[in-house]
Amino acid sequence: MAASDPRQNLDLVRAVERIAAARRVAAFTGAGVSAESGVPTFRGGEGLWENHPLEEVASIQGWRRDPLRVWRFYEGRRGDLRRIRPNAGHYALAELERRIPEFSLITQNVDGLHILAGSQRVTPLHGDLWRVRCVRCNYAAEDRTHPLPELPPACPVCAAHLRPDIVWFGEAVPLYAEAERLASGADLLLVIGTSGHVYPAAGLVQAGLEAGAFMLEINPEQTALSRYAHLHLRGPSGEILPRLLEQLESLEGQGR
Ligand code: BJW
Ligand code: ZN
Repeated sequence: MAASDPRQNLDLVRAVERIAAARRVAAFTGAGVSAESGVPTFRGGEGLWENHPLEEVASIQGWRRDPLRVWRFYEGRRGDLRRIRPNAGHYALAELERRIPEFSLITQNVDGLHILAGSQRVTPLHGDLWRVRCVRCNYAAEDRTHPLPELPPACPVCAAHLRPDIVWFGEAVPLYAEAERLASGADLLLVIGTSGHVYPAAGLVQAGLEAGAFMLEINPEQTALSRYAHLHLRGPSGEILPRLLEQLESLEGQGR
C-alpha cells in the first residue's frame, strides 16, 4: 500500500474512523498475518504444503495411516517456529486490544505468535503447535520440548500416542461456537491475512455480517471473502496495522 496513493489513504482514514467508533471488535486472522515473520502461508506460490501433501500430514486419515510421518512434519514446524518472532502486525493487534475495551482475536494460526506479541483474548480456532494431547485418554498439555526425545511421543498417563493438538481436516472445530459468539457480537470485524477457503472458520465472517457487523479486510490479494468486505485495505498486515494504530492514536490525540 503506497503511502502517497490518495484513494488508499482515504480508505485508511475511513478504516480508522470505523475502529474509533466501534464498541465491539473481533479480529479474525490467518496465515498471512505471520507471513512477514517468515512463516509460510498454506496456499499460493511458497505454500507450506508443496513438499507435504495436505491430506497426508493434516488430516485424521493421514494420522491413522502414518503417525510418525505426521510427527516428523510437525517437528519441522516446531523447530522453525523456535527461531520466529512476532512482526509489527501482531504487535499492533496486541496494542489494539489494550485500547479497545471489547476486543477479541480469533486466529486460525497455530504458531502462538499473537500470544507472544502480547494479545490476551485469543481464540486459537485450529489449535496450538506447542500443545499435545493423548489419542486415548484426556491428557493434554503444553510441551515446548524440541526436538522431542521420541516420535511419536507417549502419553505419561496411559502410554498411548500423543498427537499435536491441532484441528485437522475432517475434524470438528471445538472452539467454533465460542468464535461464532464473538464474531456475531462484534460491530466491527477485522479479517486479516486469510484466504477464506477453509470452513467452518470462514463462516465466521458470514455470522458477523448477518449480525450487522462492518467488515474490514486487510490482505494484499483478493480473497474468497473480499466480495463481502465493506472496505479492503490492500497490503501486508505488518505495514497496514501499525499505520492504522498510528492514525488511531493521532485521532484520539485530537480528542475524537
Ligand atoms: C497476507 C500476507 C501479508 C499473504 N499480510 N495477508 C468443501 C467445501 C467446504 C468445506 C469443505 C469441503 N470439503 C471439505 C470441507 C471441510 C474442510 C474445508 O474447509 N476444506 C476446504 C479446504 C475445502 N474443513 C474441515 O475439515 C474442518 N472441519 C470440519 O469441517 O469438520 C466437520 C466435522 C463436524 C463434526 C465432526 C467431524 C467433522 C477443519 C479444518 C481444519 C483446518 N486445519 C488447517 C491445518 C492445520 C494447522 C496446521 O497444521 O498448521 O489449518 S488447514 C490450513 O488452512 C490451516 C489454516 O488455519 C487454514 C486457513 O488457511 P489461511 O490462514 O487462510 O491461509 P492461506 O494460506 O489459505 O491464506 C493466506 C492469506 O494470507 C492469503 O489470502 C494471502 O493473500 C494473505 N497474505 N501475505 C496479510 N503479509
Ligand atoms: Zn493417555
